[in-house]
Amino acid sequence: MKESAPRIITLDEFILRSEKAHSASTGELSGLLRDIGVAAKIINREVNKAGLVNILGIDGSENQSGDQVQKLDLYANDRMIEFLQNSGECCGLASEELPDILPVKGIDGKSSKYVVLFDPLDGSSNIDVNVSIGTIFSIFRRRSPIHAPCQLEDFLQRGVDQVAAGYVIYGTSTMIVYTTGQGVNGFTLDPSIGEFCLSHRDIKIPARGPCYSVNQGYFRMFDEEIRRYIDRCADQQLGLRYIGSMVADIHRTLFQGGIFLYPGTQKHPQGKLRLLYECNPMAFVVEQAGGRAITTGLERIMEREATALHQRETIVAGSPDMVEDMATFVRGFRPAHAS
Ligand code: AMP
Ligand code: P6P
Repeated sequence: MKESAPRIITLDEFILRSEKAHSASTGELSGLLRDIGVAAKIINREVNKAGLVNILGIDGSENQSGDQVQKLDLYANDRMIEFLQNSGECCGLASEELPDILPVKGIDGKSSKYVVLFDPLDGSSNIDVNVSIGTIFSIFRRRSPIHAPCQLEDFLQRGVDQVAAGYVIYGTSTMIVYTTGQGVNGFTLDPSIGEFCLSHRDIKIPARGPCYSVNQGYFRMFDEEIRRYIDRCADQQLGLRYIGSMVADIHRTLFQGGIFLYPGTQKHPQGKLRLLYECNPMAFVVEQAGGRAITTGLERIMEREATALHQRETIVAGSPDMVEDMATFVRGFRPAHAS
């Protein structure tokens, strides 16, 4: 007899089932996660037709990173703000595209206990060339007194205190991959029903992988210990895969294994990627999948103190054995007295 097809579990169903495992829950986090899922579907629709509709091209403004903002970045930013503001489930937002935090008024006087940080469209330089891009999000429980407007301190938290984090990858298929601290699950958008469906349950990163991922073009700008480590990767016949879109590079690393690095350079001594809405959420996902995420200073990303909203951080993330190898190599390379 033909085996019946596995039952479809939608993102909404999975979120609600997970909520039931927390008896004291009010449904706020579930509401946030579901709203992020809806925003992702709307952004996906525009990303997929970007080549057809004139929303490509530089609109001239610049974001906090000094990068030229493409119209699709603005569109994605507006959708994330719209859905999160209307959710009534968060008291504040922070985005790569906004200079400061954005307090969110409660609905019907209700004030939520969460703040959300996001990079609405990471990898935007790849939009025009049809390369995978993504949305990254991180959720914290507020620290400031509830019923008052959120404060910057609610956002400047260590990654270990994230309640949830994840990303959407707009690629050959569109997926949401997220964690709330109980492992990592992946949901693939089925356009025929307009639902994200559980496609990758309890994702675990391989202990090792076939490649390393770094912008080789900056080789001469890296510290010597990083240059020697990259030479060692080549000596080990590791492949080099670098898409230049963090979501895509980390997604490949999560599924195939490997190691992703964005070290400091002379241009960006602290690295280019942002701690709060790129490194921390990706580190949470990688660690929950059994991987590791450290700085090139060999500190755990999620223990780094955040002192500024758009603070940059170096990152080395991926397969546990490969990150450990890198740390051992770099430690051995540094003179004993070096910090
Ligand atoms: P809530 O009051 O609904 O925001 O839930 C309180 C806490 O329960 C959250 O901060 C999570 O730690 C956990 N929780 C609630 N809903 C979920 C969910 N859908 N998935 C995972 N954890 C959840
Ligand atoms: P580079 C994209 O602009 C981004 O913010 C990340 O998605 C990506 O990992 C990184 O920058 C690529 O930077 O300097 O290698 O082009």
